[in-house]
Amino acid sequence: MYQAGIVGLPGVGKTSLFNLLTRAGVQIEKYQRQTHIGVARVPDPRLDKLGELVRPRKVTPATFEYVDIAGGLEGQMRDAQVRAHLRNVNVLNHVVRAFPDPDSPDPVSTIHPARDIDALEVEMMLADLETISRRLERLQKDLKKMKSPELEGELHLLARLKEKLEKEIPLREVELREEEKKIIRGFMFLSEKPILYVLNVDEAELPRIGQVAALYALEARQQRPQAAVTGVCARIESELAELEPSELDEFLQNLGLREPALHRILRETYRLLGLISFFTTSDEEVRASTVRRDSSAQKAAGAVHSEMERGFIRAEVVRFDDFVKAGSFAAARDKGLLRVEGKEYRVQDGDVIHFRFAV
Ligand SMILES: Nc1nc2c(ncn2[C@@H]2O[C@H](COP(=O)(O)OP(=O)(O)O)[C@@H](O)[C@H]2O)c(=O)[nH]1
Ligand SMILES: [Mg+2]
Repeated sequence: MYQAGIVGLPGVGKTSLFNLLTRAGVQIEKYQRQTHIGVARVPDPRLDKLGELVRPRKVTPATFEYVDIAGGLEGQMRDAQVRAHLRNVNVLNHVVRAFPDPDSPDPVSTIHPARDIDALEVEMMLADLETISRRLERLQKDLKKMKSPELEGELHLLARLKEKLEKEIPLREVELREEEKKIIRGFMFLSEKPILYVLNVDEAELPRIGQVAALYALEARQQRPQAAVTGVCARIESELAELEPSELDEFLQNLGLREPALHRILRETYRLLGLISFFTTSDEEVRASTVRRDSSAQKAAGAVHSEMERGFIRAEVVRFDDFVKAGSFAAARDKGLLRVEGKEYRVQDGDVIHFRFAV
């Protein structure tokens, strides 16, 4: 399962966002010092449509795990505990305060997202610099004892990354070759992770939520590699998570919203990470799964079940639109809308797939 780490300064709305995404219902209290882990169900209208057509016993959405990192440690990215929590996350959600907060040590007037973003970015880059410096020292010692082209290669790469960090360029913006990515994978650098800035705005700003980047002068940020900007009013929108579907539409309309925040945030996250969804169907279960764009059919089978990947024989594929047109897998086959693909087939967003596999 893909995982996101929710980070940001104290009191900016991290736990409120966590509640919104996972429906965990964590009590919001000031200065709460607990880390929470929960799972979001990824909304996808296509899955709902397939459920209506197939009428299986269960409909299973894709899931995305969220870690809400707390403590007196918030924002202190060099803290060992924080880093341990963030090691394996695929993406950071940096929550940035854009609502007036009378309790903030800052005067209300200074809603200043760019400054808060930079503050955390610097922390992450310092944490990475520490890691690199330690490793460089070690490498220099070892290389004095014996020659090793491999270690020399690592040394040169790390020296280059160090230079970038010293110029305040986060590692996610450094272009690396595949071999280089492999060399540094184990370090789990923080500034290398893709980042979604989530501006937590005042309720009154909700009708303009689609334009937050422009409203807070973050267009340049948004255009940087592996970064994206979105907005939320965590306090109000987490309350929506409690509503019945029948009440939801009216509530959204009153707030000037087109869709719930969960849709907005996960769509941005999928785009940022280059993720796609595909579907598997049977009488038993209709299910959405997540893979990186350009994943092979065999790899995708593994996202459903490891046995499907191991025993992969072939994939029978119907495009989502064709499936809806035909109404069922069998009808799609009869109409010639089904393709038989091998293990190297690149799965497309919205593919409906039957995997044939041997156990
Ligand atoms: N006005 C306003 N207050 C918010 C918003 N989101 C969170 N808060 C308040 O900010 C405080 C801290 O929220 P919390 O989610 O615990 O922040 P955390 O410390 O970053 O986890 C709480 O009192 C929330 O009610 C928001 O969108 N608007
Ligand atoms: Mg919190």
